Amino acid sequence: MDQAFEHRLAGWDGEHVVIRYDPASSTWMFVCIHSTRLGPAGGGTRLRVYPRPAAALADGLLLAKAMTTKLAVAGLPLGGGKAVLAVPALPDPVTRARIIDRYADLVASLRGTYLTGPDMNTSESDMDRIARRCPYVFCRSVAAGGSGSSAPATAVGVLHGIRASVQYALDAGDLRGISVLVQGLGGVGSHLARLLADAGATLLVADVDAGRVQQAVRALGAKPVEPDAVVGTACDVFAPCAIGGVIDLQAAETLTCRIVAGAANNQLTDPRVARQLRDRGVLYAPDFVINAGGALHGVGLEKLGWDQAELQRHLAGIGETLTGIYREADQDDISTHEAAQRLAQRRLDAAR
Ligand code: NAD
Ligand code: PPY
Repeated sequence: MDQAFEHRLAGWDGEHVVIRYDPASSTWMFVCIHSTRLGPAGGGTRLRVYPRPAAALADGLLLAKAMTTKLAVAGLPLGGGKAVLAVPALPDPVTRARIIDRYADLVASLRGTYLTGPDMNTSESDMDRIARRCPYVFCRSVAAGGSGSSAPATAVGVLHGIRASVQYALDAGDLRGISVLVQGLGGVGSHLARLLADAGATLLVADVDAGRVQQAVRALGAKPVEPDAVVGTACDVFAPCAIGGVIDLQAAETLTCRIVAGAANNQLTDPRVARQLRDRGVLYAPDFVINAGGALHGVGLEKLGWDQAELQRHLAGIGETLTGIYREADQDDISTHEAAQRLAQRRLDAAR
């Protein structure tokens, strides 16, 4: 194991990491179990190309920690985990099937300590394949008896979060005439864009996939923004729905929006960025709070026996939770990230 692995693991406060290497596909698999205090660790499986295995491990460790906080704030009876499959290139279908089978055996060997679901570059069909060898999986396709894609529910939760943020920061009771820049028009972002357009928001969109941008321009009347111009574009709400790490200290100085509220995991490169956003008067909806809709969908429908109405009530609760976090942050002059962490910590401490 190289030194970078040791360095990453030594600085992590989670419970354990299971590592497997599949020589046939040159794939590193990391299952990061950050906490099982509230229940078995839950979190999706990310498949990605990384510059080196240590970068994949670092991503998994950070994402798993965020899942502990996300699931605690969402009030779900699960701890936090995440799995990363670090591939040398995005695999063809045959290689993908092999990787997924090896990975399913790894998850099965953990005997329910870790429950998985989809994340970046994995989908319902991968979950269906995992389920052939292992029962610890959420969001199989509806045809296979699962709850299907979590992306629409995540988008609904983000919409509730945007409404609550707009009410709090701009004192606006609806979204008519509010400009929202959606970065990333994938499963979540495309659905969110449609919901925003229906609510009367002025829509701006950016994606590295020009076809997706054109589709939103044609179907929703959205205004296109170049992917590298996102941070400098004036808008009321910036909704990151593509990748993590989009707001560093420099971007936080440049942003001209009033609110950051989107689905992407780990949007800030560093918790200090949250403080800087506060100091600049930008209201930040902590990502692990506003994007909990996917977890509520999978866990609520498949583990807790919720029906659609119950799920919708919990998705609306994301807006209420955010309002409480904003009030606490203002009251104690702390960042919204810190206020959300406090809420999670209170729930974790209560379960001790
Ligand atoms: P996706 O892969 O379906 O879509 C991502 C989109 O972002 C794609 O259209 C891609 O072309 C675009 N993109 C990539 N890099 C970009 C860049 N630099 N600039 C602009 N666009 C870029 O993913 P998704 O399921 O829609 O999820 C979006 C984000 O939300 C991810 O960060 C994911 O981890 C997070 N998230 C998703 C869920 C869920 O239920 N799907 C739940 C919680 C969090
Ligand atoms: C996420 O919200 O990032 C997830 O990974 C969702 C999730 C939650 C619990 C189990 C599997 C996936």
